[in-house]
Amino acid sequence: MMTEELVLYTNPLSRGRIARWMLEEVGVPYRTEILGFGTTMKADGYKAVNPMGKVPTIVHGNDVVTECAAICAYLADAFPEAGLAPPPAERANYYRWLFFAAGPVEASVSNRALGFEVPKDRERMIGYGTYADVINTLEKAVEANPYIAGDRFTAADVYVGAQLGWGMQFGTIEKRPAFERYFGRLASRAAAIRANEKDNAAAAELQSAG
Ligand SMILES: N[C@@H](CCC(=O)N[C@@H](CS)C(=O)NCC(=O)O)C(=O)O
Repeated sequence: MMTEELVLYTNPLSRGRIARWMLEEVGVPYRTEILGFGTTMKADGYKAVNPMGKVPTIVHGNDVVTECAAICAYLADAFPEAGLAPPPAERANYYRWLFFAAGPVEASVSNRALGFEVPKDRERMIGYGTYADVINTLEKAVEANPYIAGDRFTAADVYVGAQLGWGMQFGTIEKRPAFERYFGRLASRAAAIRANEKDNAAAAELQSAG
């Protein structure tokens, strides 16, 4: 069987770390292309792949996937032998929390980090409502089961976990015991550790290159 090439376009100091972690969970070979902020990331060649000029992007054969949450879901489906997506009939929590993290969590945490507050009389028209409601809802979700979609680790944990891990590390999401317990289960995974080591090495290389 011919194997299609799998390429990760990333920068080690970016959300690309999420895609790397997912690739390490899948455990298939892939090539890494490191792009520079404001330089190769905005060059015509890369913008032909991702017009946003942002990372990460994965290219799998002829398929291009951007958006970390989509990359996690795509890879779980493209490599079913890794067992990272629940069976289709059992995907309620999987879809629900994957999309909740990519939409309401991402938007509310980013806006709050920038000091933007939704005016009280506009909360109804904003998809996330309030940061407080989003974070309280997320807390209930991670407390309900060992993993976000149920008893087993899935691609949704990579994305939800990465949002929580980064958020707590950079202080944009408060450290609640339930978040720390959940993220602790994920951070100790061999693939997560391997992904971090690879990106830390790539970051050190960028730094020494000036
Ligand atoms: N919605 C995208 C966000 C990607 C994104 O914003 N990446 C940032 C790095 S964390 C980036 O590439 N910034 C460079 C730029 O905008 O020039 C995703 O979820 O993957």
